[in-house]
Amino acid sequence: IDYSIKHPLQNCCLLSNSDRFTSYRLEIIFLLQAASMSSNITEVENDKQDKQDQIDIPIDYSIKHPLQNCWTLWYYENDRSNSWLDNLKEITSFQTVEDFWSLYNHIKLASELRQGCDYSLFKKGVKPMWEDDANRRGGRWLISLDRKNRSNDLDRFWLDIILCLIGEAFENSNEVCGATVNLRPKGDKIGLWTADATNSTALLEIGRKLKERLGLPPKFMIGYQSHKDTMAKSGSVTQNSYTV
Ligand code: MGP
Repeated sequence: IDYSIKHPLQNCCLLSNSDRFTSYRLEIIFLLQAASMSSNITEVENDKQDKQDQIDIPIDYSIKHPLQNCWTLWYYENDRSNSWLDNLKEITSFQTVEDFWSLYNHIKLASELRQGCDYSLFKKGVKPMWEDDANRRGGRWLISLDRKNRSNDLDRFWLDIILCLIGEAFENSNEVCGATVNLRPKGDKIGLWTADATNSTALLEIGRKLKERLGLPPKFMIGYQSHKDTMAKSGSVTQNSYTV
């Protein structure tokens, strides 16, 4: 496959977002389409008579490209008259690249949410809460952002993290439970949740890859905190178990 050739996508929004495809597995999903185009072109060169026919073969855009996992989007509404749990709403689940973009392009950007609200994206069946069986022994890589970076970095980081999740960008993707973005007056936060706070090999690989994928400079340190510590220290600063 000649990867130097650019292959058109059906939607302009996908094209304009293509620079952000940090997850190579997602790129490969799109290149599947390209692969069929390229093989057509090779055959064309062998038989010029068929050239027109080959190029005219329509690409079947109705085929959706499956993701490795099914993912669920959650929204946390900041309503002080309700309990934390009652404020947590399951929005929808998706399992294909196309269904992800349909959803992403029709919801508010993270930066447009009201203060105190959250988005969470978790593997289907895992609730975005410490108490869920998949999370309770785990923790999160935490990226804390200055409020003044909300308009610059927040949406880019959140999209890049989503693409890392659904594109299974980590060697230890099986350890990944999901991610959350918190809009807070004191400073926004993005957390990538993993299943086992004692699996240092896996979580360090994930933390390092995360920094690389977000393009964070080496001096920008991110910390890993176990949910057990976060629960105990709710409201105050939680100690980092690891930093990268
Ligand atoms: P938060 O929304 O994670 O961060 O937790 P925030 O608002 O920046 O507050 P801080 O404590 O980190 O400074 C806010 C509060 O929501 C927590 O203190 C809990 O009361 C509640 N909460 C948050 N989470 C993620 C959970 C959870 O998973 N389970 C339960 N039961 N409560 C949670």
